[in-house]
Amino acid sequence: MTRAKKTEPHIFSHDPEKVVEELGKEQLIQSLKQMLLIRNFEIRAESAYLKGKVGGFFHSYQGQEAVQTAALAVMGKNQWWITTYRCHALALLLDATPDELMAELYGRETGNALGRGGSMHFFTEEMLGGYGIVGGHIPIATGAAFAIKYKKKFPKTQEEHPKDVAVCFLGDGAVAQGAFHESLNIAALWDLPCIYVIENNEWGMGTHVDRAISVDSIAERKAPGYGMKGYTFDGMDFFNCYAGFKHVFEEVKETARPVLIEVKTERFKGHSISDPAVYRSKEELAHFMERDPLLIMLKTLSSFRITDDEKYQAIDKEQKEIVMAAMKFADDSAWPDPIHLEEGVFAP
Ligand SMILES: Cc1ncc(C[n+]2csc(CCOP(=O)(O)OP(=O)(O)O)c2C)c(N)n1
Repeated sequence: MTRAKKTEPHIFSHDPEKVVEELGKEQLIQSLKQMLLIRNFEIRAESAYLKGKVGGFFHSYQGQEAVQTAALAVMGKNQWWITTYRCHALALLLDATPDELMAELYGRETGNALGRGGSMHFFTEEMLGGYGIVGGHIPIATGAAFAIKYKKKFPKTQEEHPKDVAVCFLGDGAVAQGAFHESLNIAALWDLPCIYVIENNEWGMGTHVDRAISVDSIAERKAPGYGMKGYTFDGMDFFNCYAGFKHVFEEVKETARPVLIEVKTERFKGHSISDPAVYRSKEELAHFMERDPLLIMLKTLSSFRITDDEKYQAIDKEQKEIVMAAMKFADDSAWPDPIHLEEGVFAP
């Protein structure tokens, strides 16, 4: 096995005070609420799964909350967003209700995909998936970026708020896929406003990134091969992600060039609910959990006197109650009627 020599990534540098100035107290509390909603949703959905209320696959976003929350805080909802099967957080951030998402996990007719998609296939108006095939969604994001560019050039109607970018979240495991490289090549060739975000949580199922990807500092080293810029963010720190995404968003709006980002993060659970993650030692996990994005957020916000332990606990309780209500909603919802089974199916 050969791998290029270790290089130290250049983690994007940020000034927390500037982030506070830009975002403001209210929006920062909103972002904390969103992160706590995601955490509570994942914890309780997992417990529902273990009680047999949820079927199929289930991939938790615990540990990665800061990344997508910061991206949304910067770019707003009105972009094209797409991610992998690890899609609960993005749907929540794009205003899918906890009720409809929990009902989808429970397979009920009130679910986000009418109870037919389950955990991996959440959608919203701006979110093109929830996508189960590793790397399969990267060309879709590239196509969405093409559509943004095309519509700006040939507008059919005067859209009030045209989208600026397509944002594609993918795992480190997808970097070895051909679809990743073909997408980057064409996005660079055609100047497409696509932001590719590798959420490097170190593991592709049970395979460590060091055994799967030939170089480290993935974005910084792969992007130049396509004439693109590459950046690295600290995915456990909302403030760092916010400052980084802000920089990249402004840059892409100005240059209309694609950008590749690697976000260093860690998933706190196994790959999916059925993975006990024995390939990672307890000590290693405990070490990463010391940098829990929620703890870092609490610490930073407290240092600016935006929140304190008591307020944090109150927000946490409020978000937990929202999720508990969603579980009741799901439990009380009807099962889909088999008469509708063939609706919305494209196969003849
Ligand atoms: C084309 C394809 N190959 C294999 C799989 C099985 N598979 C599901 S998830 C996964 C690992 C992907 O890891 P990564 O891209 O790092 O994302 P993460 O799960 O860490 O978020 C694999 C190999 C798949 N779904 N699609």
